[in-house]
Amino acid sequence: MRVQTTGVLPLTVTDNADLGAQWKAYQSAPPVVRVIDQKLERMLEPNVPVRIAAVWHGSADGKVAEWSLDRRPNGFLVSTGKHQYTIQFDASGNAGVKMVASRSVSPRKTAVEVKRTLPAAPARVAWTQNVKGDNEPAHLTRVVPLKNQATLAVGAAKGKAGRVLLLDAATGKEKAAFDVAGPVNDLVAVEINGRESLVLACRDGHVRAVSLKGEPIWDVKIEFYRLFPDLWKVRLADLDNDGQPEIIIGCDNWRTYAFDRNGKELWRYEVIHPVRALEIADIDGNGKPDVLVGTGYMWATVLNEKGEKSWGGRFGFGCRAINAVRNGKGRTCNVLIGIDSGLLTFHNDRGTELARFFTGDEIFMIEPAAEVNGSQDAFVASYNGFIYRFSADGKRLWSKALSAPALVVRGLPDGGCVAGAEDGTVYRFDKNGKCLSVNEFDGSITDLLPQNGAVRVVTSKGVAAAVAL
Ligand SMILES: [Ca+2]
Ligand SMILES: [Ca+2]
Repeated sequence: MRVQTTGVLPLTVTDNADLGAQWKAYQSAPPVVRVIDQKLERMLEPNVPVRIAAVWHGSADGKVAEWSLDRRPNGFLVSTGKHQYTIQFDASGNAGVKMVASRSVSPRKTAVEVKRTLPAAPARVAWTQNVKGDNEPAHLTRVVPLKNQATLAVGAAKGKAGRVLLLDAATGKEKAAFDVAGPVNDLVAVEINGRESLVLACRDGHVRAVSLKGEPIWDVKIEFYRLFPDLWKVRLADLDNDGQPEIIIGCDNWRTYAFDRNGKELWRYEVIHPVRALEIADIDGNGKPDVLVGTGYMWATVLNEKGEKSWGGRFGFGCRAINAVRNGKGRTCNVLIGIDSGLLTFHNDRGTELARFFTGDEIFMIEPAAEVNGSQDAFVASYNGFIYRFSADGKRLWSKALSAPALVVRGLPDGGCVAGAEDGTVYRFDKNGKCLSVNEFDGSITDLLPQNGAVRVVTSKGVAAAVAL
């Protein structure tokens, strides 16, 4: 049950008996709340009364379930005839839904057969693979290409251990697979000692460099500091401009680290709170990479290539998404910061806020669109179930509803994007937001990799697949 709101304003819900009296019986409908009128996607001034419009699951002619709403402190009680739910709004205006009572009622035949209608036909699936864990499917976390692009490296968690698979990009056939001691949250492919290798960020506090056969090259145990040092993100950046990448790691212990390719620490910076987002971009256009970091609690920080803070601050609770897009002004970028409340802020390269937008629920991913005339739009995935396209300076160009919370979005060379939802659905949109294809997979979508005419899909239930573009 999800409610999209405009941001962090506390909500006041008032009953309206006249509205309720219009509702007709439709008792067997599943309890679904889907608000939402696009007109709500704008900022509201405090203390201005707002009418919340809710569309209850019903038939095409507007008949809706015989539900009642009763006012409760900070929320309301929904009675569906079969179940009762409380909807509680916290101080930030986020809705929490809990079932509080259930009556044993045999389900009636639904008055209207409700079929899920998808906005487009599925695209051709080139291959699928099911990756097993010990007792259940492995939780696949990340898919990256190797240098020759003919092979994909997939990171996985299976219980308390991790697994890495190398798959043939064209057929999905397994070329190699090996286990590592900790669940693999993220990985990058990088040349070490003249040979292509993998660096793994693992949930047991270890950074592991391994050969493509799984042979250990080096292993750094990150120290305990503030919190257990689970590692969530790894990225590459050529910090010293010698043509070879260095390794940037984001850790639960509040620190972001840079290592050289031999595992030697170059710098560390305390970004405050566990790292949840890590991206690399030269935002000031000086030819040196900058490191963008978001944390699970309060902070977003921009570091220069030496690990020194350029700017940052507290933007709200939880930053799972941060990224940069070219803004058409020389080589500089704007920085987008997404917060768990649904607040999305747009900044210039020095951190000045240019615009803000509320989606009402967690921002999960921000990705640049293909560059046009030195400028990039941004795609944004929100837990409210929408994919958005914004200009670099914060103008909403379009938004599209998915069938479930949007977790992953990736830009395509044609200017469109692919998006993955929590219910395992993968959507392709063109640059104007027209839906071109929809494919369904088992598990929630954890990563998408568009490459060479196909998008590679990995899910939380061990499915790896390729969908033709
Ligand atoms: Ca370098
Ligand atoms: Ca720079």
